[in-house]
Amino acid sequence: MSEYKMPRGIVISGTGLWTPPDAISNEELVQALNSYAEKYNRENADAIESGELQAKPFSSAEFIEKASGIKSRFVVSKEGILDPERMRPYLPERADEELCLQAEMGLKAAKLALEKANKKPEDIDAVIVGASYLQRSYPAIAIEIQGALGIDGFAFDMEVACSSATFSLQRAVDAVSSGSAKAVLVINPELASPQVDYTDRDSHFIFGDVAVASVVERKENCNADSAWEILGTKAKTVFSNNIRSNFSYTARAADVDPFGEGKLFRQNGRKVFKEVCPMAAEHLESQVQELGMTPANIDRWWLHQANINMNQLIAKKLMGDDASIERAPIVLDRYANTACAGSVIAFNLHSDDLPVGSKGVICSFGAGYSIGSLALEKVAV
Ligand code: CO8
Repeated sequence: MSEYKMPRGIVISGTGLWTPPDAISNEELVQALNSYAEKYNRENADAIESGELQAKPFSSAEFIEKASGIKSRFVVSKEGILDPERMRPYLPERADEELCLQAEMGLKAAKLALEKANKKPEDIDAVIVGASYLQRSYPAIAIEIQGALGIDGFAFDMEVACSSATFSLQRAVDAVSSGSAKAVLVINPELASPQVDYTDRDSHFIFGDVAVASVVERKENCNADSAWEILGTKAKTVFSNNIRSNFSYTARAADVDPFGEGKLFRQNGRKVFKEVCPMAAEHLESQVQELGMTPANIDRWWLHQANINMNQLIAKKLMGDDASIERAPIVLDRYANTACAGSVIAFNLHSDDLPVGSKGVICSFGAGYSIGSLALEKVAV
């Protein structure tokens, strides 16, 4: 466990949220999977009958909403996902001279964050991109966005699955507190849809695409009307195989299909639920205690957005009967699980209403396992 006590005076001065234009309801998604399954079962009737193949089970919109709280999700392109002949998005390859899709998404969120923080690219000297998947290994997506914005400084990518946003915010805090950067643009473009197996009823509904971004800087340089001062950060990882993707560039050398069985996102959802909820609640409780507070002092919890039942359980463990949707807002009903971006979306959409002096915690939990959190206080600037 690493607990980092940074000097005070570092703030998140603005965040940006870019939402893709296409939305897919549970009903649309289920219709596509069920048409696919019906055709698969019809075409393979003999093999299914002889036990050589298993029939594809049907999905249900009621199950999805009850089991997860998800009603809809945004994706960069819905067309191919809903085509039973395709069952994956269609995202045409771009020329090297064009911005790649993930950089384009990140750039849109970054511009919104800069505007909110009242900052220009010349005020920034470091860019960190954190995401569950990166569209390519190099050159870094962060350097591509740095170039597009004309930022002078350094940039790098990092991946810690669902905790990529909180961990990248923590790296920004480290950089500003050590003086290696004066203002850091943290960008989390989650392009999840290409890694979803839309033919698998257990996981076809879970993810959505989105991009968020944040500006981290010293309070004395902040030009926004108000900001959120970082009171403390906390990170923890424990190895687990319960959420895994084996998609790898080594598939070619291993003579295996890079998109074969188990190569896309897969999880043991029940186990994740059971193991991660108590870990996250203990992590958060101990963090606020280390900062001389109790959960009752926290006005808002911007929790990771994977499953509504998970969030309600954690909120109940932290706040008891005082747990409410107002204090632990939900965005996964509209956005689904956006991997690392969920808690930052919740922060972006549900923090402006709080007065100066309010306290809140951004927290992610997921694959790794990984848990990352930042305790914040709203300050006048
Ligand atoms: N329609 C109808 N029935 C279904 C469906 C469906 N779509 N899906 C499953 N069922 C069936 C199952 O087959 C099962 O049937 P049976 O009992 O006959 O075997 C029954 O319903 C119950 O299934 P589950 O036990 O799986 O259902 P749960 O109640 O556990 O709900 C959830 C499943 C929603 C997945 C739940 O377990 C959950 O949300 N767990 C938490 C998971 C979580 O938080 N994971 C974090 C992952 S995200 C992350 O870390 C980032 C990874 C990187 C990002 C990747 C981007 C692509």
